[in-house]
Amino acid sequence: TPRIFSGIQPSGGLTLGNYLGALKRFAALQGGKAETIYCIVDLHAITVWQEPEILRQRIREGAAAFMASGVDPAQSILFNQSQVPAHAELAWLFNTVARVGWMYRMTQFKDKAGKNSENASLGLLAYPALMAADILVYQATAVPVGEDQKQHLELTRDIAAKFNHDYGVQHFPMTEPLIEGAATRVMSLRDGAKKMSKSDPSDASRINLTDDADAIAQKIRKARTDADPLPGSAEGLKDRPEARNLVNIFAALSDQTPDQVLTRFEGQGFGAFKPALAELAVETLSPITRRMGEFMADPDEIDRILGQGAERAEAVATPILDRTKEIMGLLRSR
Ligand code: AQP
Repeated sequence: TPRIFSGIQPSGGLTLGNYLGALKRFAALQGGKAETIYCIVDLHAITVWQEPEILRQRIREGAAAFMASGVDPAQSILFNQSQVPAHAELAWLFNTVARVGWMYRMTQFKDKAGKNSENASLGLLAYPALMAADILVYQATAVPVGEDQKQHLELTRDIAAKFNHDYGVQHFPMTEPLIEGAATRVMSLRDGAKKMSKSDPSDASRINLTDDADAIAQKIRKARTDADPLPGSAEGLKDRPEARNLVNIFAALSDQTPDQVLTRFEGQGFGAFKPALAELAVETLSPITRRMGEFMADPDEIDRILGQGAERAEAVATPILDRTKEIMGLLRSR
């Protein structure tokens, strides 16, 4: 059966990039042919330092953001990674399949480890093996992600292929990335060459899902742009990364193509475009922010939903993990 899996790290407040590149699409994929399994990946978040009390809050906030964005825990399995031990267990098995050299080649590791990579946590290096485990412990066939996760998805396939080859089985599927829409890579509002990221030190670089209408409008007003009017088609934005980013955001928020957006704004400058974008962003995000607040008012209810999700996730994962162990010559779980 087709099965979709994806996750988000509770490593900071979620951004418009996480919403457009991930959450919005997670919700849209529900109710189709594929079963949908979504996860707050706390074990990934702790590969860099997290304050325990803040992390606990962010995990619940992550769950609230999924639900506020339209992920329905009755239609999808929604849970927290560390509450389903099969993820960590399969990750260890994959640590014996994956090669060290594969991990050193990951651009996310290079970016996050920085110059002093000897000092990075071992978990940060092994991150993609855990991600492969997240996906393959459900034998997921497709993973909706932003552009930045493409390399990790390729590594997931490499691990699956090596496992299948080494043990002479057809056990793990070749999982496909689903990278679709106008906002697969939302860029920083301050720098058109950098991804919008929850861990960017500049708050003005991103729109947070918890920002109020004034903050959203102000960040868009101050977003870096050029002085030229907008062209009639996306082709004309090739060398204008900041302008292209704002047009892509508009397109993704309004479910249009960038060309459709430009048909409306051709010849206009940012003095006209930015207020329209701000209005659209506020209109879309305000209800999400409000619903997140409502969910966050009842943390016990969030914990209950995550507990139920974990049980359902475990029921899918356990037989697949058991079969994996058997293939490798280990004894099955008791
Ligand atoms: N700027 C973005 N545009 C489109 N999609 C994005 N995603 C993240 N940033 C953008 C997608 O959101 C999902 C969850 O990402 P993550 O939480 O696993 O972490 P990340 O990709 O490392 O995102 P951040 O915001 O940049 O977090 P930090 O700063 O902690 O590293 C993924 O599907 C991702 O593609």
